[in-house]
Amino acid sequence: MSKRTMKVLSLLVVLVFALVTVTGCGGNGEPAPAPENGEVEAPAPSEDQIVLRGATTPDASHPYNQGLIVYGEMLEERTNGKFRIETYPDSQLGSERELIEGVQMGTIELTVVSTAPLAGFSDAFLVTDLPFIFEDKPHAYRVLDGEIGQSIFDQLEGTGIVGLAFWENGFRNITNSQRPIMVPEDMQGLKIRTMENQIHMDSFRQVGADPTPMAFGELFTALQQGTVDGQENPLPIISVSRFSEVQDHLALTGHFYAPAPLLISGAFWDTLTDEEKEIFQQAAIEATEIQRGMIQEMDDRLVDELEAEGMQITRPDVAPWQEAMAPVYEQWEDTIGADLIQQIQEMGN
Ligand code: EAX
Repeated sequence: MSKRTMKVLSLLVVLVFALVTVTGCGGNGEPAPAPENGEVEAPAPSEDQIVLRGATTPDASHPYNQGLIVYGEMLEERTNGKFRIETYPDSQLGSERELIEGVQMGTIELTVVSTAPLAGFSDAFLVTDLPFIFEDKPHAYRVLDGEIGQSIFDQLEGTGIVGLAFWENGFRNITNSQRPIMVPEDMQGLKIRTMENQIHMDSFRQVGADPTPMAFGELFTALQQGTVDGQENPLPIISVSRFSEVQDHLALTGHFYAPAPLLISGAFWDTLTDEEKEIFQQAAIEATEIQRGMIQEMDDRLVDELEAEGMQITRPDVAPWQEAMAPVYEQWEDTIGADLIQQIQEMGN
């Protein structure tokens, strides 16, 4: 089955599900009794399970989807089966931009996305998109799990999106089909797919590359057909997407750290009781540690695995990259706020 057919089929499933929910004939599979003359239909029995759609773009084996499965099990257990998550990985319900829109409109309840495409919805996440803003994972966690992370989520007020926790995509590395990359000059003229984010595109322009924004679901084919020379992503995405089949070179630059906020639809959130909100929030925080642990476990073994798959790996000294991309900070300082940037830098090691 082609990806497109799968996408269409999944959309159909969602539509049918929505219809079934609206007409009230789902659940135990029996058709709802036809309402008698003038009678209002009885509300669904309270033991009916509410199914939440949790959609993501990477392969099903990636910790975005695996994290949602763990989270779903927690919710199901803690609400005595009232809520369950049905996952839709692999861009089945659309690109990250479309998933964020779906969460906003309430056609999708949950998503996990990179912060980069959120730039089209809110300026709140922009600071996390700056190159080399986080020195390492503990630095990122101190910022995102603390007051700054909370204030980022607070700024979503009124957008129809609620942020529950910062899960993780990870430190991004560059792959390409043309040549080994060590210094920024090696990027000259390379056509690199980036996410739809101006800071990311500006950063790649600074090293002389030609950034080409594209939805993740189109990336494998674009790499295969040579529409772009390369792309950048954390090791777990590179691995589960089988990019080693179409990319010979991997440079461990770690130029951006991509947090992956777990987002829930505001329209759905408003239907929850205070007690349920507490359960959803607490479970999201507990699942964060598990989800980040999955990424770490993959990061620890994937350099060797990708090398065994035939990728040629380089380990660039990051100092010249930091220097080359530094002008992006001045470009974006007014939009993001110099104080916030400084505050985050001071929380480094
Ligand atoms: O958020 O689009 C991307 O490259 C992202 O890293 C990926 O879809 C997961």
